[in-house]
Amino acid sequence: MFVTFGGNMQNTSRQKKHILVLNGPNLNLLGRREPNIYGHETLKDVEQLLHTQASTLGVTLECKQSNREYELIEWVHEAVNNAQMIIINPGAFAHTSVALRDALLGVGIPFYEVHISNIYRREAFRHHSYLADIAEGVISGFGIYGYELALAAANRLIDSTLEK
Ligand code: DHK
Repeated sequence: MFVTFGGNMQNTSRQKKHILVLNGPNLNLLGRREPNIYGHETLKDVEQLLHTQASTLGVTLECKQSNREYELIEWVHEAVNNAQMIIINPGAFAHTSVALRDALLGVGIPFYEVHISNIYRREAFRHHSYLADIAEGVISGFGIYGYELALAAANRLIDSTLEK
C-alpha cells in the first residue's frame, strides 16, 4: 500500500520497491541514432542492463518508451498507484514540455532526469530543461551509464525514505 506524506511516496508494507523508467521521443532509435552522441547500444540493451541491475538490488522495474507526450503523461499519472520513483529521459520534451513538468509535479513522485549526452555541451536550446529544477537529481553526459547511476541512486533514495 502506498500513501503520500507531504508529496513523498511511502511504502507502508515495507516490501516491494518499484521504479518506473520512462524514455521519451526518439530514444527508440538508440543504436542507430547519431551514435557519436548517443552510443551504439539499443534501448533494449539499456533496459536489459537495468533489469539485471534491478534484480541485484531487489527492485522491480517497468521500462516504457513513447514518442507521444500524452502517453508519457498518462504513464506518470498511473505511476501514482505503484512506483516510488521515476527515472525519466524525456528526450526533447525536456526542453519543451510544461505539460510533462506539470504531470510530475501533480503526482509528486520523486524522479531523476537522465540525459545520455552532456546537454550543456550541445546547442543552446538543449541547455534548459523544464524538469531539472523539480527533479531530485539530473544526470547528463555519462552515456547509458547514466541510467545505471540513476537506478542505484533511486534505490538508495527509496531505502532512505522507507527507513524514516
Ligand atoms: C535525448 C534527446 O532526445 C535530446 O532531445 C536531448 C537527450 C538530449 C539525451 O542526451 O539523452 O536534448
